[in-house]
Amino acid sequence: MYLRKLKNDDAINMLEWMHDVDVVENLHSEFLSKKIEDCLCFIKNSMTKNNVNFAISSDTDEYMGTVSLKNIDRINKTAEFAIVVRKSAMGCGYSRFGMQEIIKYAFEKLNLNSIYWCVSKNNKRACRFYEKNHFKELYDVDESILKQYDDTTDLKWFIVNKGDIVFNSIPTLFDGVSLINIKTIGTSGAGQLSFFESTRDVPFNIKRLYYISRVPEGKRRGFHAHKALKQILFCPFGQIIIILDNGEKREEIILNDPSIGLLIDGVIWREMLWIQSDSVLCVAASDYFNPEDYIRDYDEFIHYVKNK
Ligand code: T46
Repeated sequence: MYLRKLKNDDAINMLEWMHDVDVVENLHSEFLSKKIEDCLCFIKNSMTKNNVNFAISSDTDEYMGTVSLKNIDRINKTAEFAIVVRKSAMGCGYSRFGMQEIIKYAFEKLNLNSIYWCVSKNNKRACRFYEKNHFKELYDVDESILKQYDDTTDLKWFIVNKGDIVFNSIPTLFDGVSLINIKTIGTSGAGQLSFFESTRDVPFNIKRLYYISRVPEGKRRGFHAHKALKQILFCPFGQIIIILDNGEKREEIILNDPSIGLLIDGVIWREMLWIQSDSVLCVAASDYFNPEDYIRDYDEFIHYVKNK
């Protein structure tokens, strides 16, 4: 599958979904009365300064749906996203692919910073899709955006910001280490708020919080493992590489997104490398500070994991 410019040959398949009640029932605009001329006119005007519309195409060049960026605002670096696919394309990965590609296009080609969109709360399938793929809900939507909709009461808004990890692209590292999504609520033009709750969002009772700050670029800390402590590491500001070692292999993960947490709940040697000065490393821990829980010697760590 690939994205390409819309062409006149797509009109017939475009009209197909417009007349498919199952596809359009939860869409905001009225499509059932559209004619082939409307599709041709849409295709003709599909690439303008403020709106771009691409065909999501099958490998055999068949039109499967349209993915769009509307109301492109180059000053505030935002745009509204929209997607629709034919019934035959549902559940086949076209929506996911179309979305992934247009997000890339928005951030890399158009240099935008955030993309927002809305769906009807009744569109359970779409809501599930966005939630499952870790898109953030958007509250306090700008008046200028809302006024384009006659009725906003049944709408649920979402946002994706440049740098967000979405589409479950989170790697599974190794036993005892995983990445988690920290619930994050975006506020249009006013940042975002992230939170997690003890035992509900993290698999342990949080007994201690600590944070490491004012570390110069290029400095390493850590060089130890814990015997029993479980922790969530997160970086609300800056960029820190976490080097993880389970005694057999080493992995590195960069923390640079406030909505991503690194869960370490195994006996893992860790080093933290500051690649941006003043980055802040925050840690939620399952227990009070206990120097006895640390293994600070690498050979002792290897011996410990081998004889566990
Ligand atoms: C970890 C990584 C990610 C305390 O007195 N109370 C505390 O809660 C902590 C965490 C540390 N300390 C003392 C112990 C040392 O005298 O603070 C000093 C610096 O600690 P440390 O050299 O262990 O710091 P890091 O950055 O190497 O490691 C810390 C945590 O200690 C560790 O649990 O997993 O961050």
